[in-house]
Amino acid sequence: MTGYLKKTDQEVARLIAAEAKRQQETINLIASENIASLAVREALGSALTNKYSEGYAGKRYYAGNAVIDEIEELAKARARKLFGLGKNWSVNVQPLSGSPANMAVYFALLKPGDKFLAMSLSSGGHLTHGDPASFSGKLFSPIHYGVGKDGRIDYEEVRRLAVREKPKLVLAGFTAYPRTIDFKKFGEIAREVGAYFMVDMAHIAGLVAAGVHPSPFPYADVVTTTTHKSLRGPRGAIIFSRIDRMLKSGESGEKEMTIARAINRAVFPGLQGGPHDNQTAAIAVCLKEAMKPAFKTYGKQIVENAAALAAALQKHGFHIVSGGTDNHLLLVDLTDKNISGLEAQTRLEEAGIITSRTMIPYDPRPPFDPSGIRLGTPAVTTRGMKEKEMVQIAHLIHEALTGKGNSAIRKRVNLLCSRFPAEN
Ligand code: DSN
Repeated sequence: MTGYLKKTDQEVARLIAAEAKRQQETINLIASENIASLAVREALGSALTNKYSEGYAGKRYYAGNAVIDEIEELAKARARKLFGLGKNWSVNVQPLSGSPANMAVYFALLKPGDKFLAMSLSSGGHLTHGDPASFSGKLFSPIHYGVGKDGRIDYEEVRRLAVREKPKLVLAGFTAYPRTIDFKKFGEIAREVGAYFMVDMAHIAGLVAAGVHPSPFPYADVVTTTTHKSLRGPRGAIIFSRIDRMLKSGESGEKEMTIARAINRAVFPGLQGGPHDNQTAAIAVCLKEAMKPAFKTYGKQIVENAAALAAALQKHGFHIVSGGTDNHLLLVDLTDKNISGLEAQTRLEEAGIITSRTMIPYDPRPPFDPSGIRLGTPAVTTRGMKEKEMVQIAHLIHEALTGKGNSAIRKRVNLLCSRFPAEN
């Protein structure tokens, strides 16, 4: 089912082809992006996009949903299997993306004004972790922990804040934190203060699936994830919640309700109408892919590539926040390089290396033009690049940032990219 667009809408066909070419010819180091398989993309473009299916399997509001029910149940069963979960976990595959998934959890478990404890944006948290610019910072009362001067979470500080502030929910899981997260410690802190423990594992879901990052499931009450980052699926999200954890009494207006039920209600009808069934099918496809032994090798290689990239950049004199990485991403501190994060991002893009600027801990510069760049290896690893290519990429980054004629570097980037197809 290809070739139709070229006949009916040349403008859009041309733009899509241009974007595919850009992806093929550049090195993508954006830590939150990846390259979904052609099978995932086929599911996204399927007849399922035509259906409306408000409700949940067996309880839909429109007719004609027997197949959709099967697809949604299949996606849920695969999600459970991939992360080794029993029947005590409820799975919701309907959230349209990560921010709405987090929103649904807050709406289910918190009341406006309630306190929750999360990482600040400037230390590596996400906008929806209570940033003042996001609904999560406007509607609720976030208390923020950060990282120490060493770039690592100080768990004693998290505990101290939790004990002092008594948040209703403790959140772990970050968008720019390069180190292993101690979910056990976070869980203990949450229990100590009687808070729900939520994990947003969007960035590391693929690493958890591959067994190269500890799983949050033994400790968390709720886990949210997107499906398009290290998990390598379509854009989308999943919420996992424990069915044996009850909503704090009196919160639901009913006698007893599990948090799972409250979250399902918050997703639909609370926040969304019909789920995107084509997306649900594509999530099911990616979850099957992630169960293959090759995905374990892939996850391991992502981490090895990030470590190799960090080490090679250090050899070129770059300061890496926290001294390295345990996961798929690293933060390069440019404060001693006489270049801002935005300038570095722009210069690297001219050279064909796609990155995102980032705040570094205790950043003296503003968020729009901070002092660092964030680099991640999921997409380049999907293309088959390994440690050897990471060393080359570090060299190219060094040259691009030290001003050695970016068009010459671009040619070398193109050459490297030509050996690693961006479609699989
Ligand atoms: N935009 C994603 C990231 O880059 O981390 C988070 O939503």
